[in-house]
Amino acid sequence: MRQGWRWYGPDSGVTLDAVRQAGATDIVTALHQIPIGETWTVADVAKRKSLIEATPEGRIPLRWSVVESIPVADAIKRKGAAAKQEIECWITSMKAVAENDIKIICYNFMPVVDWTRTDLDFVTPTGSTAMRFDQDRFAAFDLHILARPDAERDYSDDDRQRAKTVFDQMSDSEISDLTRNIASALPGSTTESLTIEGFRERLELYADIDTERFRQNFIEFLDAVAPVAEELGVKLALHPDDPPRSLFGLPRVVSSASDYARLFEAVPVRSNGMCFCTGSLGVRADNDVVEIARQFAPRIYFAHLRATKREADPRTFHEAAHLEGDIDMVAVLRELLAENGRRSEAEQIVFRPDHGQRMLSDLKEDSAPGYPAVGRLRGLAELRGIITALQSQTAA
Ligand code: DNO
Repeated sequence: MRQGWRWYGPDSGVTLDAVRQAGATDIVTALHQIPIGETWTVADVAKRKSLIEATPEGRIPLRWSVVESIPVADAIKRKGAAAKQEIECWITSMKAVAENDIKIICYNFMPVVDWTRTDLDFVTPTGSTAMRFDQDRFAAFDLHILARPDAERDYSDDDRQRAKTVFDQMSDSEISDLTRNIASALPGSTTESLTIEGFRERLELYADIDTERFRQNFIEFLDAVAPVAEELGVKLALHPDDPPRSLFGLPRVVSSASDYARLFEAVPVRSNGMCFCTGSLGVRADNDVVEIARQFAPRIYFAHLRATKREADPRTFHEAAHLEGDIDMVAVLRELLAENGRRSEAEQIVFRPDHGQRMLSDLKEDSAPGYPAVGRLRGLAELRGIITALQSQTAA
């Protein structure tokens, strides 16, 4: 498998040499500077590619092999095939990527909010910090800060009481931190940063879109883009919902094995594939992550490897060290390696150590939440250790 590293560009504080030192060979990035919904040009992509691939004398070459992500405009999520112009724009961006010989594109289809956490620096027992989704803080935001109409219906009496207690104890600065974490979009997000007012307006636009309508809109998008991807030799890697359940009463349709199965059955072209994210899928106890890897193996074009740990209230979770979460990472890697062994050199699975806790020098430096250098380096080193051990067992 090819070892990837998400890179947020030259100003991100993580250098390309740091990526080399972590042992990765493949860069995962996007044109983050281009606003959502604007078309990427061949020249824009080429410029970023040459920054990554112009290898200084004596250094190991890096290759930009995965685009994560081309954002799917909100209009597509709401209107499906009727969002003609936005779909055209997405296809043009995909073509610009393919023209530059980058053949894996990761994307997601979550409405209004992309990946969501309530806390970015939750202190763990080692003194490192982790991201966390705290169900009570989330409910406090939904019920008392966003004050979403009818939100009460989504919570039990007990949930509401706990959320009220949490909210009453929050200082103004905690309220603004929580609002920023949830509404203003985490790094790499493919949804816009929203004010509370904008958030309410956006939710209003989804008032009549139920789960089946939303799934249908997604299928219409796939019907339009997947055949073009196929012609271009591009593999589409659909990232699961994070967390894999409805938030704010909104539909989410990429949360489980059966969700993926429905999308693959609806649009069976080979290019319609998966970004297998152990961290997102693993949040749900009823997602058997190892079985999902086995079931969809030939459709896995990209993998995010990280671990989450459910807490006393299993809706609350934090991002554990890569081998310390709820999933069996060794069994996951066994499945991925088996699939990888069936593929040609050109079709090897690219994975990246997803997220990392902030530790050691990370704690003194700014980095994109979830993407510190040392925490990810630890994750990649641990994953590489497992891979090496499994490979040597197979060879023996
Ligand atoms: C967070 C992520 C997301 C994810 C995109 C995929 O770290 O996993 O940014 O990459 O939602 O499109």
